Amino acid sequence: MAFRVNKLVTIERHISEQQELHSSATGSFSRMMRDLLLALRIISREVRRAGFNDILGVTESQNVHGEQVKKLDEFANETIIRAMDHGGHLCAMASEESEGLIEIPEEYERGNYVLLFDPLDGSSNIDVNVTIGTIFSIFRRVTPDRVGNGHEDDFLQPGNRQVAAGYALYGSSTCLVYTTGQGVNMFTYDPTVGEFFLTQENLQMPDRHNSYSINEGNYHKWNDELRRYIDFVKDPSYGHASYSLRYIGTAVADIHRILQHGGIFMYPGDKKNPNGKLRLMYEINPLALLIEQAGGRATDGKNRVLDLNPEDIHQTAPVFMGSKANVLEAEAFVRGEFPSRPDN
Ligand code: AHM
Ligand code: MG
Repeated sequence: MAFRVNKLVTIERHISEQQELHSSATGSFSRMMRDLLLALRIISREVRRAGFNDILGVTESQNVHGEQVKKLDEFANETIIRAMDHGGHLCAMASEESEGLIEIPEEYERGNYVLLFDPLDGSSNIDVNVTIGTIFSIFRRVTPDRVGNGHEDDFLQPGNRQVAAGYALYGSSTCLVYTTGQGVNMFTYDPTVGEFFLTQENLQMPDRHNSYSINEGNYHKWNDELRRYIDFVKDPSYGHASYSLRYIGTAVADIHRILQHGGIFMYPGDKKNPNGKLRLMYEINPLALLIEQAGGRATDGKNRVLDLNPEDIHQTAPVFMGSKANVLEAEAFVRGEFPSRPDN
């Protein structure tokens, strides 16, 4: 459920109106968002032209114009860095695609924020023309020196300290969903005027929906508790209709659907990878903040993910997130609490 808007409001106007609500705001956050939006517009354009440019899955080759082209995820990574490194708002960045911290070049000012991003989530879908997205997460630095480089401590903060998080989704249209901790707003990109327009204000997700999203090919690697949950959602003899399975293989696209229709997304740990596959800092934290802000729930099966204390910027964590009632139901199974069938 969301309030659909009729008025024409661009994202930049929306951000500056939000800024005016905070008397202490300096405008740095708004200007940083403006830089990020530029990068997202450029990535969106490149995703749309990927087939023409023949850059799907190709590195170090030339396009039809004889230009050097890069794989789309490398392009997205570099575009965000190039848009964000000189604005004076960040003291460092971290990307799923880059090993260490990304420093701000010597010649530019350092600011009070750090940015973490997954430049193109859903990498296995890039080559097959299926929805992909860019996820971002912003923290205020904890190290005090405003002129110095950001340090690992500035990044290793629990997700509940994010000052903003969101994603751009390159689907049938490009849209941007973001939160600053005061609700979730959605914007849709109109490429003909180059603007993101507000399309859903204060989005609230349904409390329950009978759909689940998980890579069920991993079934035999899971523990018995999780297998019993997946058996349960498919089994109408428990007195509910079988849940629908929806799995795109792009976490941000699955979450985008769930934010609007409800349901549960899971990437659990298994015998091979007890901490699952998804990255806490680049994927789980920002998506969890959006889910919570939209009235949903996000845990690792037991604990709220936004309260997890990260130890490594690239660490992974198991995740269960979506509609509150669905996630609570899955957690009960994970604890070993199984319902009995009505006919037993
Ligand atoms: P990526 O960041 O390299 O794209 O990997 C993360 C993606 C998620 O978007 C998606 O939910 C998951 O990997 C799919 O993994 P799997 O193929 O194991 O189901
Ligand atoms: Mg990813």
